[in-house]
Amino acid sequence: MDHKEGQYKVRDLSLAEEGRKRIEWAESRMPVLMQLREEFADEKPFEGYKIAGCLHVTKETAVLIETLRACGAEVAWSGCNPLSTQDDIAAALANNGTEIYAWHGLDTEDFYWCIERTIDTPPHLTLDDGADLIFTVHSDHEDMMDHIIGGSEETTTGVHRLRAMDNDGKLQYPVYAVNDAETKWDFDNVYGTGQSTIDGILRATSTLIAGKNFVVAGYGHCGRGVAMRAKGMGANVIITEVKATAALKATLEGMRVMTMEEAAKVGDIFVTATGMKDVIRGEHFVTMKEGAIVCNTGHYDVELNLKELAELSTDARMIRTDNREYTLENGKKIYVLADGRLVNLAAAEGHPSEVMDMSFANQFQAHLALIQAHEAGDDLPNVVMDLPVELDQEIAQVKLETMGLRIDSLTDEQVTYATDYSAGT
Ligand code: RBV
Repeated sequence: MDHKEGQYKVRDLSLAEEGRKRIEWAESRMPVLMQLREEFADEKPFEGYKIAGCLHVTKETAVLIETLRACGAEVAWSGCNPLSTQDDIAAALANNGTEIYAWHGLDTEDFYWCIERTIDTPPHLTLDDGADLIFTVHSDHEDMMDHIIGGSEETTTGVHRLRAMDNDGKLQYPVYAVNDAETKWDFDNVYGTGQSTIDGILRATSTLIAGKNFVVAGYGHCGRGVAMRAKGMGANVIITEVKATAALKATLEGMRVMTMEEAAKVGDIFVTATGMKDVIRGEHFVTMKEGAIVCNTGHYDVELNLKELAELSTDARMIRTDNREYTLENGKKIYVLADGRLVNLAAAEGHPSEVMDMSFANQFQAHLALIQAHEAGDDLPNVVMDLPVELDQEIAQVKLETMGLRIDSLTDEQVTYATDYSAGT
C-alpha cells in the first residue's frame, strides 16, 4: 500500500504509468468533457472551491477529476464501492497530485475511513454516487453545513435516498440530481449499463450468451439496457418485475415476463437491476438449474441474498476471477459473480467512456451552476434539484457534433406552426 498522509492512500503507486495511458485513452473518447476543460481552463471558475467526491475510481472518473482540477478546483476523492476502484487509475491520479484515498477490495471500515479523509478539511461541494458521502456529512459533520454550498448525485439509488431525506426535511444543502438529466439516465443507465453488464459477465465467465435463458430482474432503464443487449446476442430474455406498467412494456418489447419463482427454475444467467433488496433469495437459489450464473448490476450489494445462499451451501470457492462457485446441499453448483456487487464495475471497467462523457459533463455543469448561484448570492433551497432541461440539448448537440452528425432546425414557419393552436384540420 502506498500512503502519503493527507494526500493519498492507494494500492501501488508503481501502476501510475499504466493508469495514465488508460486515462489518455478515455480522454480520446470523452470530447464533451474535454471541450469543457478547454473552455474553462483559463477562467478557472472552480478556483477557491474544494470538491469532495465519492464516485467509482475509473478512467472516466479520472477525466472528470482532472477536468475539475484544470478548471481550478481543489479535489479530494474516494471510491463509492469496495470493488470498483481500478488501482492503476488511483495510482495515476495520486501521482498527478490528486488527493485520493481508494483501492480495490477495501472493507466497510476502510471504505468510510477513505470518505472521512476526503473531508478532513471541509469541502465546499460534495459529489456523490450512491449518497454515502453526503449521508456521512449529514450524520456526523453537522459543523460543516455552513461551509457547504451544495452537492450532486450521480445514480438512481442515490437520488432515491436523497429524495427520501428531502421529504423528511433532513436535507441541509441543495443537491443536483445529475442522474435525472435526460443526457444521463437515457444514455448511461440504458446503453452504459447494457454494455458494461454484459462485459462484466463475459470477463467473469467467458460464457456463451446465445441460446441462454437470460433473466433480468427489473425493467427500469438499467434492466431494459441489459435485456436489449442480451437479446441482441441471441439470448431468450425473461423479465421479472413488481411494477405492472414496466412488465407490460417488457412484454410488448418481445420479452417473456414471469415471476422470479418461475424464472429461477429455467434461467441460465440472472442479472438483478432493481435497487431493491433480496430479489433473489434462498427459495430461488434452491430451485435453480445446475450451473446457473447469478449477478447484480444495481448500485448496492443487497439484491442477491448471499447469506441465505451460503447457508444452503456445503462449499464455496473462487473458480476464476470475480466468479465464486457455490455447491448446494442438493449437489447443484451456482456461480455468483463479483460477490453480488455491481458486476459491470467490479468485473469490468464500468460504462464505456463515450456515455460517461455526457454523464460527467452534467456533473461538471451541476457544480459550475452551484458555484455561480453562490457567487451571485442566490439562495438555493435545500432540496433535490433537476438540472435545466436546455442543458440536455446543449450537451447532446455537442455530442452529435463530435460524432460528425448534423440535425435539422425548424424554419420560421415551422416555429410559428408549433405555437399556433388555431391550426387544425
Ligand atoms: N458509472 N461510472 C462508470 N466508467 O466511470 N460506469 C458507471 C465509469 C456510474 C453510472 O453513472 C451509474 O449511475 C453509477 O456508476 C452506479 O453506481
